[in-house]
Amino acid sequence: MLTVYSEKHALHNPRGELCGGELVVPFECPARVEHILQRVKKVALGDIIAPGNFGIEAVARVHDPAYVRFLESCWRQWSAAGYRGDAIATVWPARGMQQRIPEHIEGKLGYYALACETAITRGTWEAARASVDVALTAQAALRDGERAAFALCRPPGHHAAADLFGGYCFINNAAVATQAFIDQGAERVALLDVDFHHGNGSQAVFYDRSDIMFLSLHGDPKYAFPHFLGYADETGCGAGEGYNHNYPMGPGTCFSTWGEALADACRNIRNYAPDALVVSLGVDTFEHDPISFFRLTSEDFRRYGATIARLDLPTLFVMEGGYAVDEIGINAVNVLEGYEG
Ligand code: Q9C
Ligand code: ZN
Repeated sequence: MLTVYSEKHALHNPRGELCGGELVVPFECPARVEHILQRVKKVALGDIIAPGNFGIEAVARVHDPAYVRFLESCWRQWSAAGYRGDAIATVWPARGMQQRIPEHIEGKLGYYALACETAITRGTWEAARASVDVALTAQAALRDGERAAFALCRPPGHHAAADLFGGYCFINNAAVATQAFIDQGAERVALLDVDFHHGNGSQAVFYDRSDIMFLSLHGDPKYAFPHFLGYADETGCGAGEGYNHNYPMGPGTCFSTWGEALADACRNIRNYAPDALVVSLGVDTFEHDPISFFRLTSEDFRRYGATIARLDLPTLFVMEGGYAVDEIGINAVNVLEGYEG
């Protein structure tokens, strides 16, 4: 299987993440993708290529133009305001307040942020641009006839909505790639999100659409981030009614339960008969993940890769989360090896 990778991911390397009232070393760190890349090489998964330079047009099909301008200019405005740390949101347009976009960068940050664990730094925009280029390059390989490809994206994307960043995400790589399939003539595309966290951004982007089915297996939002989306009764709206499937699961969920949810999701995908499948691949479902509560083993990843392969669809894997850094390479590549059979 082809892998697309850019070393520019390392340009996004925030100093800290607010967690449990402390500034800790960020869970979403550059070492994550380096471990995955090493594993891809070790098992000789296939060719590894650098991304091409895609313009902003494909990104603009999913994201709001003013949001894109904000991401692009945030660091400049933040430093111009005299701040010396990373750009972190500290105030939100909460219930009962105005939803106008403020002039001051502190207000803008809060307007566009969905959480405050995610810092914007000098190199964040360039890294996020490279990350979506990775996804679009892998998508183009499928367009040109590859059966499957692995976009080794960092930063991840599935929490980013049309005009929201957070949950370590800025540009929704998987959503942009999914939309690219449609723009190239696909009639239907399924976006299957197996990251531990609900893909709130992807769901929001496609919620009123019947040409994209979104399915997400994740920690129940009653107990897990992003806390405010991802319930089972969110089934889509308007023309999109019936094309959104959420599978929230509780603490301690093992592969027996998780695998049943995947089997049900696969039944829905089969009935939908899409032209292509995009997988938001997070391996934070791992039993030893430091911020999650599912109990999948390294072998389980191989097993479910094979389940996805049985859908027999052109498949684009887009890297999302996974924070057990020592095992992240084995777990992510196990899915791809399981898929290849
Ligand atoms: N104190 C992805 O997996 N909350 N994002 C962390 C730790 C944010 C996860 C809580 C989790 C974001 C792409
Ligand atoms: Zn996650």
